[in-house]
Amino acid sequence: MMTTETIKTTCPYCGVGCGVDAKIQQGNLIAVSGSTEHPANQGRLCVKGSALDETVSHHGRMLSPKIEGQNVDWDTAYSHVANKLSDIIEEHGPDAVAMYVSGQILTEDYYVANKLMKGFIGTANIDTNSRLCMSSAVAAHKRAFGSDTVAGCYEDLELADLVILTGSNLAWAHPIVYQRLAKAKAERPEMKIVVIDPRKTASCDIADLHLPLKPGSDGFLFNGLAHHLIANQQLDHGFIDQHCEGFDALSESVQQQTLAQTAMDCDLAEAALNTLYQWFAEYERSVTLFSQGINQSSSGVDKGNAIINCHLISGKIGKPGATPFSITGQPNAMGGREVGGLANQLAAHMELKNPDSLDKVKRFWNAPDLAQRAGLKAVDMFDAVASGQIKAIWIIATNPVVSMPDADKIKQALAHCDLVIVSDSSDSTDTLQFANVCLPATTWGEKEGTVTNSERRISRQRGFLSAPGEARHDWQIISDVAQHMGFKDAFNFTCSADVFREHAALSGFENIDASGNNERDFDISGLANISDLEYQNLDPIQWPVNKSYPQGRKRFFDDGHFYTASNKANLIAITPRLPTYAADCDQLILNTGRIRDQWHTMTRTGKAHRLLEHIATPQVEIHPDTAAKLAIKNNTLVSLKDRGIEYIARANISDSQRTDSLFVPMHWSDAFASHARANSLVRPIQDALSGQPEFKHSPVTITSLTPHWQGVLLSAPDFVPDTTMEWFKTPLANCTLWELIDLKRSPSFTWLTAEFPQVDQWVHLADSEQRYLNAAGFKGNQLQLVLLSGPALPEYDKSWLASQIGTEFSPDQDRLRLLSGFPADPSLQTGKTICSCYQVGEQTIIKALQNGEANSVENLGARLKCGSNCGSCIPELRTLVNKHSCDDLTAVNETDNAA
Ligand SMILES: Nc1nc2c(c(=O)[nH]1)N[C@H]1C(S)=C(S)[C@@H](COP(=O)(O)OP(=O)(O)OC[C@H]3O[C@@H](n4cnc5c(=O)[nH]c(N)nc54)[C@H](O)[C@@H]3O)O[C@H]1N2
Ligand SMILES: Nc1nc2c(c(=O)[nH]1)N[C@H]1C(S)=C(S)[C@@H](COP(=O)(O)OP(=O)(O)OC[C@H]3O[C@@H](n4cnc5c(=O)[nH]c(N)nc54)[C@H](O)[C@@H]3O)O[C@H]1N2
Ligand code: SF4
Ligand SMILES: [Mo]
Repeated sequence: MMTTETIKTTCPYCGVGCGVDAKIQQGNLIAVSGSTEHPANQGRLCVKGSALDETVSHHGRMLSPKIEGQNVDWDTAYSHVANKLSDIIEEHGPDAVAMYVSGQILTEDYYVANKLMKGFIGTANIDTNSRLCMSSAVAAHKRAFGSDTVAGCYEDLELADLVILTGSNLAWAHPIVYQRLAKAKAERPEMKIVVIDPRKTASCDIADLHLPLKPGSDGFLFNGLAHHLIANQQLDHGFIDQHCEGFDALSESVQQQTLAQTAMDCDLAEAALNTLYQWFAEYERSVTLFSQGINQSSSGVDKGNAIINCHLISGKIGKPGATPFSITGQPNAMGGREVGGLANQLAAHMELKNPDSLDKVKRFWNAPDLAQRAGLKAVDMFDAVASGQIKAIWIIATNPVVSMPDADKIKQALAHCDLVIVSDSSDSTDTLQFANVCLPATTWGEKEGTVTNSERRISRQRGFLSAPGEARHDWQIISDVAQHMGFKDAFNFTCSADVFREHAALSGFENIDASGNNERDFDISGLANISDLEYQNLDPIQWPVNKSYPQGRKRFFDDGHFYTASNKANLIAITPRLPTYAADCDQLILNTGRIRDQWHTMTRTGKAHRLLEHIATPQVEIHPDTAAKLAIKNNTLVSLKDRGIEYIARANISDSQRTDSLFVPMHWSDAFASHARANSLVRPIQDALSGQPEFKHSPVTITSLTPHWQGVLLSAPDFVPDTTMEWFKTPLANCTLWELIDLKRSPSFTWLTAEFPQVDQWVHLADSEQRYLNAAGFKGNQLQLVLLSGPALPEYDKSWLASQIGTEFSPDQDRLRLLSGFPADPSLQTGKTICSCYQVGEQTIIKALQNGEANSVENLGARLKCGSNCGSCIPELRTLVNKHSCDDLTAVNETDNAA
C-alpha cells in the first residue's frame, strides 16, 4: 500500500495565512486541506487555497538559469550577475543598482535581499511590491504609534459588536477571515457590519449597512466621525489624557466636518452616515478593518490616520474586539516589513533616518558600507531605470510589467536598462520578456521558511516537493551572488533556519529603551537560538516572542504604551482631499482590484482550470444608467482609453457600481489577453508620504466597440492569434478557449485550415458573405477544435463543448451538433460555474431553485454540494436564492424529510 504523509505548511496566497495540510504520496502532492489546528483558519480553506494542488505541476516553470535567452549553469549565471553588478557599482556607485522584491518571498529570502543591498552593496535602492500594497498603512501606523504595529488580531473581528470594512472586499480578498466574521454574525445577529466601498461588493452580503461613498472621500467620512464623537462627547478622556498627544489640533481640524457637510463631501445620505456614527459611538467593541480602498490613494496615509484617530479618541484600541485593523494583502507583506524591505526602512523595524539604528545595524551586520539614507520608492525607482540613473535592476517574485501603474512605461524602462535580472518560478511572465538574466526560483511546496500573516502570526512554509530542473531557493540565489561579489562571511548561510536565527537575533539586538522597555515593537529574540529541529517544528506564533511574551502577544497597546518618544500615540490632524484626478465631462473613474478566484498576475492561479471557471475573461463593471447613456450592452466589447493607451474587455452591466465609476480586475496580463493590462491605463499618481500609487482612481473614457467578427475557439493544438485580432485566452483542462475578435474583417475558412495543418477532417458552415463561420476539426476521428463565430459573440455551452474536445466522433455521428454549441439533451446544460470547488453551474442552481428543490444556501449545499467546501461562492449563491427561489417548497421539504 502507498503511504501518505501529511506536511503542515502555510497557504502562499493572501495575508490571512491559513495553515494547509499537504498530503504527499510518492513525492507528489495529492490533496490539500485546511489545518484544523492553525489559529488563522481552523480547518477552512478558500477556493484558491483548495486548488493549490492544481498549481504545482512543473508545466510552465523556469528550469534553468538563462543569460540573454541561453541556458547556462548556475556558476556562470552567478559570476555574470556578480561581475556585472560590481562593474556598474564601481563605475557609477551603489545607487546605480536596484532590487525590486515582493511580499511573496519568505522572510528568510527577504532578510538576505535587504542585507545584501543595504548592508553590503550600500544602497537603500531596494523596494518591494508592498509599496503598492501596504506602504500607506505602514506610514499611518508610524505616524500614530511611532512604530508599524498592527494592534489587533482576527479574534477581534469575532468579538466586536461593530465591524466596519472600508476599502476592503473581504469576501473575495480575505475569504477565511470573512467566513470567520460571517459565522460570528450568524451566531450573534445583533452584531453590526458596515461596508464602506463605492461598489456594492460580495462583502455586502452580510452587511447591515453599505455606504457607497464618493470614490476617495474616506478622509472626510472619518473626520466626520471624529467630529461626531467630539461634538457628542463620546470620548475616552482618560485614554486621551494619559496616552495621546494632539487632541486639540485634531478637534480644531474636524470642527467644520459636520454630518451635513460630510454627507455632501462623501455623496451619502445623512441618515445612513449618522447610523454608522451612532453605532461607532455606542459600541465599545468596534473594529475598523481597512485595505486597498484606503491605502491605494493619493491621500492613503491621511485616510489611515483619520481612521486611527477615531479609535484612539474613543479608546477603542488594544482591547478585545476594539482595534483599527490594517489587513495585509500578500502572504508575507508583514514579514517584509519586519526585515525592512521597503526603501525607507532599515531592518527589524529600525529606521534609516535614525543614527542610533544605523549604528546598531552596522555593528550587528559588520557591514562595511551600510546605506545611510532612504532609497527610491517603486514608482520613482522605475523612473530612475527609465532615465538611466539606475543601470541594473534585480526583480524578485513580482511582475511589475503588469502590476505597476503606467505599466507600458515600465516596459520601456526595462527595455532600455543595461541589466535586468529576474528571479521567478514561472518561465513566461510579462516581466521576463525584458530580462537579460533569468534565474529559476523554487516556489510554494518546494521552499522552506516563514511568513507572517495579518495578525503578526509567524508560520512555517515547508518544502515537500523536489525543485524542478535547476531551480534554487531565493535566499540561496541571493547569498550565492553576494558571495560571488566578495561578501563571503556575511552570507555564509547553510539553510533557511540559519537566516531566521540571525533575523530573530537582530530583532532583539540592543532593543531596550531608557526605562527598560522594548525600544522597538518587533522583537522575536525568543526564537534567536532555536535549533534546526525546533525551526522545522515551529508552531504558528504571534510576535513579539521575547522574555516578556514567550508565547507571543495577541494585542498591542493594551498597556497604553506606544513607541513614540513620549510613549504616547499621536493624533494626526489631516486635511481630507479627493483623488488627484477628478474625471472631467466625458470621463469616468477607473477603479481596479481583485476578483474572487484569481491571484494577481495569474502566473499561478491561471494554471488551475477550476479557478478560471468563475470569471474567465476581463470585464469592465459599469452601472446600467451609464451603460444606457453610452449605448453599451452587457457582455459586448468596450474600449477604455487614457493618454492614447487602449484597454479592451467585455462590459459587465451591474447596479453594484456607482454611475461615476467603472471597475476592472487587476489580474490580466499580456499572457492572457491582447489589451487587458489594467495598469497600462492607471496613472502613476502616488501618495506624497508613502509613495503608494493611486490604483483606485484614474480617469478614463469608455466607448462601445463593434467588432466585424467575433468567435470562440476551443482548441487542443497550439494557436497564435493574428496580430490584427483582439483576444482573451483561458486555459481549460483539455484545451484552450480563445475568444477572438476582429474589428475590421472576417477570417475565412481557408485561414482556419492554414492555422491547423494537423487537422485532416473538417465540418463547417459559413454564409455567402463570410460573416459567420462555424467549424469543427478532426484528426482521424478525434475532435481537435471547434470554432463558432459571427458578428456577435456566439452563445454556447462552454462546459459541454469543452468536454467534447479530444473525444472520438465517427463520421456517422452527429458532428454538426458541435456547430450548434449545445448538447442535444438540454438537461446537460449547466451554465456559468458558480461553485468552483464542486463545479456547480448557474443553470443547475437556478433549476433547483425554480423547481423548489432548494430555497436557501444551506439546502442548495445539501442538494448540489455548492458552497459546502470553501464557502467562497456563498454570497453569489445567496443572490441567486433571492432572485430565483420559488414559493413552492414541497420538493425542499420532501428532501429534508428524506434526509
Ligand atoms: N482573490 C484574491 N485575493 C487576494 C488577492 C488577489 O489577487 N486575489 N491579493 C491579495 C493582496 S496582495 C491584497 S493587497 C488584498 C487586497 O484586498 P482588498 O483591498 O480587499 O481588494 P481590492 O479589490 O484591491 O480593493 C478593495 C475595495 O476597495 C474599494 N475602493 C476603491 N476605491 C475606494 C475608496 O475610495 N474608498 C473605499 N472605502 N473603498 C474603495 C474597491 O471598490 C474594492 O472593492 O487582497 C489579497 N487577497
Ligand atoms: N491596478 C492595480 N494594480 C495593482 C493592484 C491593484 O489593486 N490594482 N494591487 C497591487 C498590489 S496590492 C500588489 S501586492 C501587487 C501584486 O503584483 P505582483 O507582485 O506583480 O503579482 P504576482 O503575480 O503575485 O507576482 C509574483 C511573481 O512571483 C513569481 N513567484 C511565485 N513564487 C515565487 C518564489 O518563491 N520566488 C520567486 N522568485 N518568484 C516567485 C510568480 O510567478 C509571479 O511572477 O499588484 C499591485 N498592482
Ligand atoms: S483565505 Fe484562502 S487564499 Fe487566503 S490564506 Fe486562506 S486559503 Fe489561502
Ligand atoms: Mo497587495
